[in-house]
Amino acid sequence: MSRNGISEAMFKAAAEVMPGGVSSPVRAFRSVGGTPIFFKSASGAEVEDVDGNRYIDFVGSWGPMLLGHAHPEVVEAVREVASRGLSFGAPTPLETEFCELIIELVPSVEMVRLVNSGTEATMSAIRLARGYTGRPKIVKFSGCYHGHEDSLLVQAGSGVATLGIPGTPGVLPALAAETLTAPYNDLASLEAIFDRFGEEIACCIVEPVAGNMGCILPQPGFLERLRSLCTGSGAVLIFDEVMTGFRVAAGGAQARYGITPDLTTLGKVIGGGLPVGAYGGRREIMERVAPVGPVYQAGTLSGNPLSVTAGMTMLKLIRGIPDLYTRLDDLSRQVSEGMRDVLRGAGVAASSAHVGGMFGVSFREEAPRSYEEAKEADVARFNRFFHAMLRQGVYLAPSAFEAGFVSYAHTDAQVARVLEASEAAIREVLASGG
Ligand code: KE4
Repeated sequence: MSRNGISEAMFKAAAEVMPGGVSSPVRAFRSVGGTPIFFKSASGAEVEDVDGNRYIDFVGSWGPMLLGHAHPEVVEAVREVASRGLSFGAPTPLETEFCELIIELVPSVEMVRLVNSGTEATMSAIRLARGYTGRPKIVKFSGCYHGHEDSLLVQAGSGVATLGIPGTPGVLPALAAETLTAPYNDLASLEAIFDRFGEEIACCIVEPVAGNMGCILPQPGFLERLRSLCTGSGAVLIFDEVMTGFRVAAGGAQARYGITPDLTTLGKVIGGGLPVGAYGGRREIMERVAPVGPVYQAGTLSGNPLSVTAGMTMLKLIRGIPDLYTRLDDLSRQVSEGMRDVLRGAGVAASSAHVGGMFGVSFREEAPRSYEEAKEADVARFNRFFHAMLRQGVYLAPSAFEAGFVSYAHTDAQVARVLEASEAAIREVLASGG
């Protein structure tokens, strides 16, 4: 049987009962081809699949595993709180303590609402911005992903400063038309949008470091100008820190880059692997949220004791590790620049980007600054490299348009192993004509 025989059999069964055999599209390997790997267990920086193969993991459940899989203190805290009841649908002191901790760590956040996913967080933040300003339009950036909320599943119109069009069937053209899209890092396009629609813009939502088109850093001045344009037009600036929150700095990208948004969305790390999201920001805006304000938003399992306990344990651990972000910065630099240098050494066009615990390697000579540039990369070669790395025991994100994630559990020995694997993998790819 092949090294993934059991995964292959399980995928066939899964595809009978779930669309694409998965609970979320990117897991289906449609971007990289082949059969997705079914996981059996994980610990620290490693995962094991159902065929018994082990991998050094750079996905970490798409971001939550900042301290490594199955962190013993997180697992024990969840086990203990679960024994006292799984959910009450009523206030608990845990939520208050958790929100106080988020407010302590993210200074721009004065008040928080807990939800159950990053999508719920961004969906709610946009509704709140529209309710607070009374304005219809939102601004986003091509290649940035903020969850599957209708207003955000929108493609750019025919040109910049034109009305959006649905990015997927099911999104109403009339709603899509209220979303304006600019290329990431493109200040001229942004200025054109604000010049034309300024007074109609409720909010601008941005990934302060883009992690859904590879890893793309904000160019100097980009976030600063975004802040000043929103301030000048009365639009709400939303930093979507679902991925960057607690990953690039304890206070998120906003702390790292010194920009104060009006609202922040969070997820992933703050749940430690359990379902959670949050949105928060200026008290004046947050007090428009029901039941104290008129903007409705609700959730049966919001503030769930298990998710909150996992998240609170994560944040307390993060707060207690003085070298966490220097270590994460060093790991992501070693992995991304090491992999880039291996590829370049083999004569392959490659570039890299990293910040905090996230990184990207692009099969493109220059590091992309936008989605339009990211799409110029040699994706077919990345896909062959991805599978060659799997055979070497390294699990990269199964798409050229995702970021990679390191954890405090990754070791220097594992990094050295990954760079050896990269050498072998790119040799295999080139030897087979790719
Ligand atoms: P969720 O609804 O998946 O919890 O969060 C949506 C979301 C919001 N904002 C940002 C910046 C995000 O990256 C995400 C979700 N990220 C993807 C990975 N690129 C989740 C993986 C998936 O869709 O399965």
